[in-house]
Amino acid sequence: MSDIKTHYRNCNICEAMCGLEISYQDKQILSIKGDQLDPFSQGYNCPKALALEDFYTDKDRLKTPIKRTGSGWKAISWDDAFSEITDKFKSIQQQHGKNALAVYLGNPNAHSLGNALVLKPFMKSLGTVNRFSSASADQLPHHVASNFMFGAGMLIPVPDIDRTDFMLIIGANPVVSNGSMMTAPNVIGRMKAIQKRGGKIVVVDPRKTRTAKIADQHLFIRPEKDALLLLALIHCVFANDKVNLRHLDNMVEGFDEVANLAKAYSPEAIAEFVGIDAVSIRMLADDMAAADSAVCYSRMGASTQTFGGLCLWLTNVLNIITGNFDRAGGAMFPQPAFDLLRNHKRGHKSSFGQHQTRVRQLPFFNGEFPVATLAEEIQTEGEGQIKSLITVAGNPVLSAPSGHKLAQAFAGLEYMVSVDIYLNETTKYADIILPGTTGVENSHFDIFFNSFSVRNTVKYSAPLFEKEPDQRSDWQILKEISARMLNLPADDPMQNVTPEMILDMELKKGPYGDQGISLQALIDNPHGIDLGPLMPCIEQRIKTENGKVNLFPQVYVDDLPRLNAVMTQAARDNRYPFDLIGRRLVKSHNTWTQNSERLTKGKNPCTLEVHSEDAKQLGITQGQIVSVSSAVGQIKIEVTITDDIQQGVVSMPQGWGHNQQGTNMSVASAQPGVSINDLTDAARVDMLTGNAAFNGTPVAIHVA
Ligand SMILES: Nc1nc2c(c(=O)[nH]1)N[C@H]1C(S)=C(S)[C@@H](COP(=O)(O)OP(=O)(O)OC[C@H]3O[C@@H](n4cnc5c(=O)[nH]c(N)nc54)[C@H](O)[C@@H]3O)O[C@H]1N2
Ligand SMILES: Nc1nc2c(c(=O)[nH]1)N[C@H]1C(S)=C(S)[C@@H](COP(=O)(O)OP(=O)(O)OC[C@H]3O[C@@H](n4cnc5c(=O)[nH]c(N)nc54)[C@H](O)[C@@H]3O)O[C@H]1N2
Ligand code: SF4
Ligand SMILES: [Mo]
Repeated sequence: MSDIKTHYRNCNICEAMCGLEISYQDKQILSIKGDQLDPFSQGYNCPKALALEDFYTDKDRLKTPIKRTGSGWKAISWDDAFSEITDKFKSIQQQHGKNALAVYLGNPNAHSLGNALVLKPFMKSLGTVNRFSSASADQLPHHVASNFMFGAGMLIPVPDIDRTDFMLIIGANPVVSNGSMMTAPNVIGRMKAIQKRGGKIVVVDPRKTRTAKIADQHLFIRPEKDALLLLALIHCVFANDKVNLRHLDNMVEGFDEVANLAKAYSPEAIAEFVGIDAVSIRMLADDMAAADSAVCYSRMGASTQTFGGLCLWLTNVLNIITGNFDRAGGAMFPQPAFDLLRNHKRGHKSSFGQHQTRVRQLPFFNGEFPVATLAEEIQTEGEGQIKSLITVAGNPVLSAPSGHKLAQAFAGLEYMVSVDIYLNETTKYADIILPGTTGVENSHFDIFFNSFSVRNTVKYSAPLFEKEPDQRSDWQILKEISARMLNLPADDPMQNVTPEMILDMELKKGPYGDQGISLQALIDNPHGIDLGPLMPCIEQRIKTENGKVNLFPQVYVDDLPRLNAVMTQAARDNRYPFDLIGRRLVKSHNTWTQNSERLTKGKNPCTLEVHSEDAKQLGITQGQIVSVSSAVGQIKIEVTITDDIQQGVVSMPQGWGHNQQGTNMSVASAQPGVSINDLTDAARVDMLTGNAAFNGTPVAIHVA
């Protein structure tokens, strides 16, 4: 046995980028804890980090390719797998056109240096426009708002949580999720610090979440009514003459139009629909305007809904007109060391709407189509129909709206491949599964989350353990497929380019390159390097052609009639009287961490939260199994009665439903839960962006 050693790295599970200190001996992990010397996370970690050991040792995890046979699965060599896959892809594309092959990219791609860097050339080598990803079941409206207002989808304003005096949180639960589109390790500590310095936190959510419980004020809102609330807040800022653009005075266009628009949305006009009384809305607007600095932060609750696009636009407008944009304590743009916008020219033409989906005419954006359309694009015959699919680190059968219908579509594909570490609810439909290395076997650098971070920092983590001789990294797998699709010779120079080489080049060419930031500098500083708090930088970073912020993009104006219709619509369909929303759990991450025993043990977490009054009226009791149905599906689930949820709204966790035959996640299937996405409806989308509208899915509850 060799000595006990210590390894430092960033956790790759969620967006918080926590620094970890891992003690190990040979190939055994002895302990995982927060790295006190990480300048950003300063010793914080959540319970999920410990499961990095479990993913490494998991006996169910795949390490070599497997191929489906008539009677099950058999191991095959990498070479045979690559030959079969690329032969099939080529013949399907020859027969049905390039776009007959589609790609689905899941969330872990965003947490992988290698994947993030090879996916673009990978897509190019396949030559298809049909890319889908979890982004359209998540943060797409944030990118669309940045695209139209600031000229680049990746130029995301993040709340300066460490300096703000007032934080309005709409539809986010960062105490549990650890922050999203707001990389902030130890977000709970950062929130408590706001209160300690005399500031205030207000949460707007149909559920009294753990975040709402530590906030100074919680306002229950009816699902999907946030755009109306935001318009009313903007109305009050104008009506009370509280507009203050500060240094952006000459940098915005569309100001008068916004002022004019907001006139119609007084708190009194919208209160009834939103479910928050007009006095409380006025007080909220006053509090925000009165604070020395303030920020409105909207997340999943605002984005995965029918008006996600409008919500994220209006969030930015509210921050801008209250003088809380590009300023300490407001919403600010990070300046990452690896700058994704390094080559993005001002006035670069956006791809929004460059193509439309075949069946529903939903827009293409940022290289992809909405995942809510994937099933119909596979199942609807005709020119351009998808016949073949490769999924990379994604589990859309559990994660996409109407996932159970997507499963039926996958079963009908001519040929499917998955690059994934498990045989799960999605990959079981594949003909071949190619498993990459994962977690501590990989090097790590956060390309995306440094771009959404509340502080500028930079860190690289080397792999903790070398991979086994027959293992491949995801990026090597994708690169090999590309090379074979393009018939590149084995000695093609591109084949020798590693993610580390690209990273080093980007760091050196990036904004801190002249201060000595390079891969070597990061290797020499394994705890990470602090680059300081966010700085005003809009003049340098903005990417619109004229260098101005567009406060009133036409796409949003065109979408307003859809929102206004909410206020005139007839009563809801009383077959489905409840609004279903999701919830995230401290000890699970989306659909894939449930094979860790230490995260899954204990009582069933996958229950339906029902308000006590609703339970009384339905005649249901704590722990009872009920049947829940929506327009597209039905599940059976145990009830938890609570007053932490608004009456008329019910909630269940997302990411569960591991009870399906033909999967091999033995721990997860012992605590399977049911899938919320057997109820969510792929037909419900934000028509503007195409983002999935999970929130507020109409459901009925029946005593089973
Ligand atoms: N109803 C409802 N649905 C939701 C949400 C919701 O709130 N409500 N949330 C949405 C959001 S925000 C997201 S991001 C999506 C997530 O949607 P997906 O990305 O489709 O789902 P994940 O659970 O992240 O799936 C990750 C997949 O990658 C595999 N995997 C894990 N690590 C690795 C690795 O290192 N390499 C490879 N190759 N594979 C790996 C896992 O086995 C799993 O199959 O779900 C969305 N779906
Ligand atoms: N522990 C844990 N952490 C995670 C994840 C996980 O699965 N588990 N997933 C990660 C991922 S991929 C992401 S994208 C982030 C998401 O991070 P968050 O957005 O912070 O997480 P959610 O729990 O989805 O928060 C959405 C909130 O919106 C509320 N909500 C639902 N509908 C509405 C509505 O119509 N209006 C309003 N105002 N609120 C509404 C919900 O009750 C919920 O509290 O979390 C990440 N972190
Ligand atoms: S908060 Fe996220 S990044 Fe931090 S330890 Fe937990 S899972 Fe990992
Ligand atoms: Mo996500």
